[in-house]
Amino acid sequence: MTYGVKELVAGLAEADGVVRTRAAGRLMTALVERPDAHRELLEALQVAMPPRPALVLGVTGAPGVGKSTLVDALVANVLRRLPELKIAIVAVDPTSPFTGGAVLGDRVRMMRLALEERVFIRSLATRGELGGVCRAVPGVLAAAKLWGADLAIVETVGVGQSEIEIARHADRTCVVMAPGLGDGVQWLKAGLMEVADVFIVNKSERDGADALVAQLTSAVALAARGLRRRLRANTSSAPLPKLPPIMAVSAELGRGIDALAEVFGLGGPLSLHTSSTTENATHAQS
Ligand SMILES: Nc1nc2c(ncn2[C@@H]2O[C@H](COP(=O)(O)OP(=O)(O)OP(=O)(O)O)[C@@H](O)[C@H]2O)c(=O)[nH]1
Ligand SMILES: [Mg+2]
Repeated sequence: MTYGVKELVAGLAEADGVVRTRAAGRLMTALVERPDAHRELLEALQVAMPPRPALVLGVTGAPGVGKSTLVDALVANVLRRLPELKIAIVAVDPTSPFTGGAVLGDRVRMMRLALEERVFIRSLATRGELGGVCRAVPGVLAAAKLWGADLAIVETVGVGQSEIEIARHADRTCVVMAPGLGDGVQWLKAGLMEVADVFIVNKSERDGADALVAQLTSAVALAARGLRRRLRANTSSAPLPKLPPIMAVSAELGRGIDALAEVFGLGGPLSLHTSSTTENATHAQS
């Protein structure tokens, strides 16, 4: 059976539980697949209500660093602390069918969350189209909001421009890395330093994690010095940028996840949009 977008929006308002989740999934697919056809609806939503969840987290990083495992651990942690919170998790796979892409892995890693009524999970492929992540996200966030999400987490594989694209839509963007995955900090592409609000070194129980944290600390300090020089050259009164914290975690062992939740203001009773640093955060010194 096919549904018009307007019927899906109306149906969502009346439904709850699994029916509501299914309707939100269908709506998300429709909005993402044909954003231009639904521009009017998206614009109407923007007028009628805040079009997005209160907090949107972007999670990006190279394939296999453990983004989905980490999102699973973080969400399970936050659900325990904040019983009222509803969370939408959307994995947007920007890889083309020719270069790979496995959204299936994301679902497997987050299987236990699929049983949670307070969680909406969806995987979407943008098939390697240029700007595909950017075009998909407004629909993703609108459907997540209509479903009732307070927090949306958007995972994208860091290939091409996708991490820069996701940072445009997220309130906080985390770049996830892991030891033993090729060239470590070499992977830090131009511009990434400016989009990352938090660097996460996952698989921190593995050899090489401390070295990666140290490398990253110097890379952040170096980039920050360059940025400060440029800012000072323009105006001496420009506020100096805050350095992104570097969090060492192990998603698999559940280490460092409490501290990570705190960094996003999700550590205690519901207080979105508060950012705090924690003892676990390593700050690059410059
Ligand atoms: N040792 C160790 N392995 C981990 C950790 N977190 C994730 N993994 C493993 O790393 C592999 C990749 O995990 P995913 O969560 O699928 O990684 P991903 O970044 O989401 O991968 P893509 O979505 O394909 O880019 C899996 O085999 C996980 O079990 C960790 O903290 N320690
Ligand atoms: Mg994944």
